[in-house]
Amino acid sequence: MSNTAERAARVMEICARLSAFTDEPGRLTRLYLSPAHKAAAHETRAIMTGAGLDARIDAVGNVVGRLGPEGAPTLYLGSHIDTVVDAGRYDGTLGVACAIVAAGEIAATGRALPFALEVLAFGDEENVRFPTSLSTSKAAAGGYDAGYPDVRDDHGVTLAEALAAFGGDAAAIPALARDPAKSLGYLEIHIEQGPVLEARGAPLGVVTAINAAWRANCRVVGEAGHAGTAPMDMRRDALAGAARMIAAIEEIGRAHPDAVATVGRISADPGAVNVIAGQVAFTIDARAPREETLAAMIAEIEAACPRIAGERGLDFECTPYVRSPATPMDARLQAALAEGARRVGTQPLLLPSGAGHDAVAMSRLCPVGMIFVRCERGISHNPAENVLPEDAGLAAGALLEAIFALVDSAT
Ligand code: HGY
Ligand code: MN
Ligand code: MN
Repeated sequence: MSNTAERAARVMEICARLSAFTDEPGRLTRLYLSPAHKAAAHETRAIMTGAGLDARIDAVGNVVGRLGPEGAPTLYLGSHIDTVVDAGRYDGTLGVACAIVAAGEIAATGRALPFALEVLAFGDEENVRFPTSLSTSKAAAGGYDAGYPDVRDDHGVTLAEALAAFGGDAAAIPALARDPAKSLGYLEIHIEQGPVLEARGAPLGVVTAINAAWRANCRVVGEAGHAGTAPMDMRRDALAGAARMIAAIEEIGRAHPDAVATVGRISADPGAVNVIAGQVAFTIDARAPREETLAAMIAEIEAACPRIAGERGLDFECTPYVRSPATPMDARLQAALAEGARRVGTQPLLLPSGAGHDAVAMSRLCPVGMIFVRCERGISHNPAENVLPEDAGLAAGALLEAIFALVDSAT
């Protein structure tokens, strides 16, 4: 058996190797089905093969590394290898690396387990390129939206076209759904992407639940005009109206305990210094630990924005495209993960997840559990994202020991 330092070296090496695959030289951007994602998927398959797993890339772009006979009851491990724009190298990739290192160690020892292991490197967790939600983990878990192949990216390319260019096959996606009767559970390692573990001096945490989330695309329509001649009380300024809406959305996020609300993207047309904006598009991302809190926030947002639009003679439309439920983590898997962490010498904290994860999609298939890894200053979705190699080694070890704890409890 390896030790923490050896596991750390292997995990960090995989993260370094995959960080080289980007669509934007000089920064890490690897969107679903992009050339960089394709190259990273092939590299991940090679890494899985080198670790002793039977690896392939499936019809939706997931990289799948299996240890054990097809058809056997299966424990899934994994995370995602797609990234946001100008990303850090650990969001998603750390979990895939830990899963490969843990499964690879079992493969190397030749220890027979009473179930198969399947490592999954998902490809569309960030949902940055297409208006989808956890599409490739939904393909594995069931619940893949039949409309997904027809959605388009900012360049008008459909997901189906991008998938064909990637080497995938939209028609074969429905057959990827795993059999719930043969699915024992899903375990995911992920950076915390928050400051709690670092503040409490804990390398690892066991996740208790994942927040409910809602995302929408909004459009505000006014009338473009001359910035120098249009009197202030005769304007239908889409950008000034959107600004009031965005301030209202922020206030709604602040008003509910443990909730968040973010407008992360905005565009104004025609976008000239001396032209009153005729059209504005912006996104909303709202989240809360409890379903009823999020439902209240959505109702408040969907009331405030049209009210502001009406006061200003603007048209407003809001098109929700993600509604992710609050997802509790399975108690038995939480206990196994906590036992795994203790077996590598750490006492894990229990904490909720404000970020979404593929575990939300996988919870439709089987029980799910997650370990969070401390990350420097809680920074994520930022190239400054960083983890301590020691913590990465502890996470891979905790995952491995959690698998053994599940074996112990099954025998
Ligand atoms: O946005 C999220 O919660 C995740 O990082 N995709
Ligand atoms: Mn992630
Ligand atoms: Mn992310």
